[in-house]
Amino acid sequence: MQRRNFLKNSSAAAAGLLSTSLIASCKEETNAATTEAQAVKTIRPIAICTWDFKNATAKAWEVLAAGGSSLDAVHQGAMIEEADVTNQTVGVGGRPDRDGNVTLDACIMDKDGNCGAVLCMQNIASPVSVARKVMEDTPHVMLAGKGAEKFAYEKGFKKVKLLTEQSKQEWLEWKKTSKYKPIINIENHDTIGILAIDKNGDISGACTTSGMGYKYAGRVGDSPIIGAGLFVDNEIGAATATGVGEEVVRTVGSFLIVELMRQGKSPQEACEEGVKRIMAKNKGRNDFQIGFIAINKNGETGGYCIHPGFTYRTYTEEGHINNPSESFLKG
Ligand code: SD4
Repeated sequence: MQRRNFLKNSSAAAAGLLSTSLIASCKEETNAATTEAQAVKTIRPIAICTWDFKNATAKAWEVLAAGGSSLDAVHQGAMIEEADVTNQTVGVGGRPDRDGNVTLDACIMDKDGNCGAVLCMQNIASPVSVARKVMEDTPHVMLAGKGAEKFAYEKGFKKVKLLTEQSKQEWLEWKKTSKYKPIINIENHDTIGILAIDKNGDISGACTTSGMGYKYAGRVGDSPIIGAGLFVDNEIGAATATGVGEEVVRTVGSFLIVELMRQGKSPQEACEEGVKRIMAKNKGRNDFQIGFIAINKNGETGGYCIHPGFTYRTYTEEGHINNPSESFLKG
């Protein structure tokens, strides 16, 4: 996977260029409420995502630069990864559960605090799109399992085979060699959490995953849980997570990070505090990975993880950059 080469590639990736028309169509303004000495640079539009999903942020940027909403930007960006069969942690091509079934989780949240989610849904290629339908077309926030799938068909989504030959073969190998415990390491996490601010300064987020590879049937992690895998507060900012969802749920990680920003922490400081809370709860256990990213209302960003290896991509008028995240444990 490309992201594993991020240390080698990040400086080259930083050189990504934007077309002049895109540059011309975005704005950077100074917060009028501040004095010159304290001027806060407001960066918008902006899209950021977990890992090195450059196609996803590029799509989100395309939407934002054309004047589209942050909601459309995160939705369309997330869909790119869901459709990528080489990403074995999201959408089509995702790793199955221990019984060989691919089950997908996703959520989406907008500037008004509206949100929708699907949990443990099979046979549908774009769970984030179904989550958006849950948000917009139902009085509910979450639909799970067969109910989510039935709803998707009612909304016109097609039945799709999610298990690719590669994911199937790897699962069969895992069954031969592994004990009951699912694989939990830093190599098999590629969930996309994506956050954006549009030209109006409105924030939205989305998160989509096939979850932990070889999980128990029916297991759901943090990714579709509002507050855990994703949280947006249009007054403050947004955060999203990747990694072992059980640990993120225990601290309601993304909500925590947004609340820390509300209390005055920068996105970077808030992500660091979020990881430290998880580490404190685990009392020395560190055989798992978590990565948080966050953005505040000014378009400042941050990212932090437990093990070295996590990166996050940002797309602004200044460039398209894969940022190596600082980590709690040093490599
Ligand atoms: C989960 N957080 O289901 C997800 C897994 C993940 O990259 O992030 N994978 O727990």
